[in-house]
Amino acid sequence: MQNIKKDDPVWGFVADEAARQSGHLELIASENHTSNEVLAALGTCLTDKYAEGYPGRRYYGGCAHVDEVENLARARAKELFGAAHANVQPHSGTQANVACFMALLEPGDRVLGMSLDHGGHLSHGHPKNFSGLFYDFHAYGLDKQTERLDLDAVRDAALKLRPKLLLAGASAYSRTIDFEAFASIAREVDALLMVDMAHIAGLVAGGAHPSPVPHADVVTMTTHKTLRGPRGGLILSRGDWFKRVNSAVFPGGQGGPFMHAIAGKAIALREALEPGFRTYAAEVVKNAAALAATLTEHGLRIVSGGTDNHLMLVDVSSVGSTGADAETALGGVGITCNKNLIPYDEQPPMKASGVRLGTAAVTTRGLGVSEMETLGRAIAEVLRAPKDATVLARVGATVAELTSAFPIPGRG
Ligand code: DSN
Repeated sequence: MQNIKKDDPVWGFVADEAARQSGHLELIASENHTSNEVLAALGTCLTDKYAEGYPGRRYYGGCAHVDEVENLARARAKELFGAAHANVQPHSGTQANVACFMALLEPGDRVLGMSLDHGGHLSHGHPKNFSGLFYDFHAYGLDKQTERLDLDAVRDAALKLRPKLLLAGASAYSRTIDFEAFASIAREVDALLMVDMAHIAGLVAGGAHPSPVPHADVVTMTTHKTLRGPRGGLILSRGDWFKRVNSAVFPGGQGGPFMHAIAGKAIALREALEPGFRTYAAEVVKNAAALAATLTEHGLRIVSGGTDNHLMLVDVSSVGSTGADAETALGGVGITCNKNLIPYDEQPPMKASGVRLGTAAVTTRGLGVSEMETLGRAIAEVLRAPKDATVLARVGATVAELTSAFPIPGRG
């Protein structure tokens, strides 16, 4: 690239972040490392273009080429997920959810979704979020003993509350979600079904988690988590809902689409259609299972006893820590993760009793089951002795060995 002022501190900050990503192991369950081709798309002249509207029906001239990009992204999304309709314009997962609520509901309508405290998401009815402010949200939670979804309890709540919309999907739930069962509950109470599959979109794309697409009226996702694309959102829909969804995205909730991001989505969707992505998705799940098993062997309690997907919640109170302290201790040795409430947590969210770990990004780097065992032992050591300088130095060296043996692909 020409005419970049290398002495602008912004570039120094970017270089520092690149070094941080390369020298740390990323276990934040909602993050991943995109391909260089996706990164390149984000840095193209498509960012210059206003294209309010949709392909063939824009409010600006000069949209012929961005129309081609958006049509390609839509076609690939439909092919990848077997969906009737795709809207690739949402700027984020929350924007995608906002659009679907606007499309499916009137303000004040009743929605039944998963409790944030049990692994749901802010945009699923938090009182300070758009969703909780404008709609009548109610929550189902996890069974206290099994720490899993209890579909009989969801059905009971749906029968009692008669929501207009049943919402499935989570940001901190490690078990397979039975979307068919959710659809059957929705049918029984005459509700619409929306699934937010942000976390598991890449697993669904790669055949490592059952798809909600045959069962839900609308499906939202982010493109940057397990799907490994650029930061952004995407909506799939069936029947006639796409018309209302399209109007709710634009002009309802957004202005001009980010055409450079849509180009990045198109590339990531192509990558997810390639056979290697199925292998990747399977390895993410295998790695998560191996990490959870190793942590368990070393005395850490995993919420619900394990994982079926890319993430797990580790109850660090089982080793006398809090989520906040565990996040800090692991960060100090180059393992990045986030504190997280566990179901029925007695700690406040900024302290929490758990950390959420995910394997999407480390699997992209090529770490496998044997490295998960090494990592699991290292994490357990740090959590048991977070102030022991010898332990911290040893684990720091292990992380350095792993990051240099498994560089982020293409980032050198
Ligand atoms: N913030 C994302 C996560 O970490 O799960 C969800 O939006």
